[in-house]
Amino acid sequence: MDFKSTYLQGVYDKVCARNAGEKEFLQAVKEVLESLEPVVERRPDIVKAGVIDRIVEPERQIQFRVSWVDDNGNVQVNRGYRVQFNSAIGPYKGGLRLHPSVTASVIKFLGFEQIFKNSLTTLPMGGGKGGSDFDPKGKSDAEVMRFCQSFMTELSKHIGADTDVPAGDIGVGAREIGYMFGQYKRLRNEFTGVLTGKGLSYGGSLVRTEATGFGLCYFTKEMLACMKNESFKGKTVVISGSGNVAIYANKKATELGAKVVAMSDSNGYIYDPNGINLDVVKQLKEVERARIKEYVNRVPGATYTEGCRGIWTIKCDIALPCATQNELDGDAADALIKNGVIAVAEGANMPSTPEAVEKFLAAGVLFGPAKAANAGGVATSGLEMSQNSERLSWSFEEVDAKLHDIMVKIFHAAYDASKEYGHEGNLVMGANIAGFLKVADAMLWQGISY
Ligand code: NDP
Ligand code: 2IT
Repeated sequence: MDFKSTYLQGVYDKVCARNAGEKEFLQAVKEVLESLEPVVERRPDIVKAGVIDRIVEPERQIQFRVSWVDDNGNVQVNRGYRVQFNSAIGPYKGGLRLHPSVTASVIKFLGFEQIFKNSLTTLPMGGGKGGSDFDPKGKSDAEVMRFCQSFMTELSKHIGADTDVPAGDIGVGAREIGYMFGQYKRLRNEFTGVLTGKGLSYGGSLVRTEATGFGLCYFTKEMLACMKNESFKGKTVVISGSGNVAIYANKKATELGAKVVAMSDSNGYIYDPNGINLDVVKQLKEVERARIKEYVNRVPGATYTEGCRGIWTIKCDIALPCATQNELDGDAADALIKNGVIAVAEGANMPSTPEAVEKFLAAGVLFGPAKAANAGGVATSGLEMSQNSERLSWSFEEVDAKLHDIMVKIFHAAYDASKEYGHEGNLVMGANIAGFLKVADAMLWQGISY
């Protein structure tokens, strides 16, 4: 038995049988169901209405062929996905991931997490996710454009500003969103806010680029202040990844007085005892699309180590995993705890394995789970949707202030729920419960068949 409640055990067994072999999806579902044990005890109405049985099954799941022609004239075939998981509180909303590791299981885990994350933002957004096993690395701009156009040709049939609004995730940034938006507009002859993360000249929002990394630091700042009377000031920080989330987490952590000493990519990590020079990382990653190891050729005193997992052996006060799922395992957690880490907050989705999370909680390390800590990206996407609807754009300061306010509220929602349900300070449980209850309530009001 994994669960105390025989009801939850039954739900989980059914999910396992129906989604056999989908390990990332099962991992995400198990964590949420574990958090719902105290809810099941107190809320027989939710159990009776089958809300939990329904929430673990996507409302719709689309898989499609994406064929395109490479620069040598060869036909290439990829697989595209969009999982429309839950629309109880708003149109489906969530990113698109382009990475060779993408499978139905990966997209389903991300879509499932997105339901609760989006609920925590307080904005009206349901949960969805999509992507493809296309690998943008090493592809020319023209190849990326042709892939994105072909991908959108099918996806356009299933999305819309009031139906489903995709955005970026791993491998999808401003370039890819631009090509996809252009294709949607061409096909539909309508200019709508069907995607977020758009360029500023055609409906994008200020702060969306920075939002996930900034939001992660705003959340962590509040967690440190409220739970440990601490701050970023004078702290040493390690950040995995060197993409969108990692770069802007570095920027904000540094602004808040910390020193970021390490970053990584999928090949290895850099260590710079003087504090990472973010301009160099931005030039390498945002402009040249180069590997992180190139950093050591440009900054004296920095070292590069092959293999990305060793980054967690570097001594730090605060660790911000911002690369990908299951990148921080039990051994990494042991190393961080041994070196005196005081807080871990997840910029990536599900970067810590269940074993790592258990170790952090047992050791009293402050732990900010992804669906709360990295919700700033999608929250700002929600603000982009509002601006598109009113055909206005807000100033940087206005959006940043709203993002800050949302992240502070998310911390308190998670903290308060953890307390109310008898696990004070366990933000994994708190975030899952708070995110779930709003969606569950909407599902109760809307009846069983849609
Ligand atoms: P990017 O594509 O900009 O960057 C991804 C970074 O993670 C790169 O440094 C990449 O290295 C590294 N990475 C990717 N896959 C792996 C892997 N399998 N093993 C090791 N390193 C890997 O993506 P984002 O920064 O946007 O996304 C990072 C994480 O944050 C993801 O988990 C995403 O789901 C999550 N997230 C993103 C949001 C957003 O708004 N963009 C919002 C909320 C969460 P390399 O260059 O070598 O591939
Ligand atoms: O995981 C995520 O929350 C994202 N990739 C952002 C989704 C969005 O719609 O902005």
